[in-house]
Amino acid sequence: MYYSLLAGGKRIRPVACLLSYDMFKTKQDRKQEEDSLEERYKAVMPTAVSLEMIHTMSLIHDDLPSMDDDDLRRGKPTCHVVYGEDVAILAGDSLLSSAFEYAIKYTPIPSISGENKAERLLDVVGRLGASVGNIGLAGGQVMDLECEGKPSEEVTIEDLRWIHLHKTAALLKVACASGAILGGASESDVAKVETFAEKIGLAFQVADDILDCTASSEELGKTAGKDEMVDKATYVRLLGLEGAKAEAQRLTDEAKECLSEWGEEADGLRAIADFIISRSN
Ligand code: GRG
Repeated sequence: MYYSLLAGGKRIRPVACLLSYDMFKTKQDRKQEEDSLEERYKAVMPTAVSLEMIHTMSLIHDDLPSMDDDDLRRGKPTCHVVYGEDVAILAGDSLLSSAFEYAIKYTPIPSISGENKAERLLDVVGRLGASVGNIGLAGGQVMDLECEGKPSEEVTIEDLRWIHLHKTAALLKVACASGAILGGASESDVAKVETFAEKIGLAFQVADDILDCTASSEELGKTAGKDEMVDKATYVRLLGLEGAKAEAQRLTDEAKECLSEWGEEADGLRAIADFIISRSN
């Protein structure tokens, strides 16, 4: 569990959760807590950590021989390569259950903003659960496995969007929603940050396909990318490299549009959206 959790990673989901929290926590609340980051984020940090635990679980399981069978993750040998498949499955399972324990046990309920504080935490935990199951990561993974079994020309752009809305956007969505809920946001504002997160989740995957294509070309000194050598449907295959770049930008612009009624308090989330399509890994 520690090996994979502390192997590196960009921490996008926990950071998105903290930035979403910052957007709703009132300026007055913030001033009172300016003295330490620990104090400032005490209502939300346990949830941010549990998001990274869930994400790490999904990476460990995704890399297993029965799934993607990958040997390297975050620049290091994958969990099953180091500890064996049996222990890797258990490490993932334990990260998943501990994530819920962590969020419940370490969130000081009085520090949550807004009305109905305990209900807000229960809402967050319910949403975390939903993001992992059949309408979240696991559902997206099943559809991905099904599509991998088909010739790439039979996979449509709608199939790809469905996969990535569940495999990638679901966790970003609960990250932004839970930060907002713990920061005291109204239901309608939570819905706005969720739409923002869905769009950056899709943009994330389009950017991933672009990176895969351009990195493989550079590594091989060829013009063909990895997706052209492996029969796998990707955004680059379906839209072309320029089309995929335009799609990533369109999604990012639409995501930022969802935050148009906020000022500088939403700059953190806007920066995450820009980072997602400009990152190099
Ligand atoms: C076991 C119930 C259960 C669910 C898991 C294996 C699985 C089902 C789902 C796979 C989910 C998955 C691995 C999606 C890919 C998400 C993704 C974009 C990963 C890369 O994220 P980064 O770039 O990684 O943020 P770092 O390493 O930076 O954290």
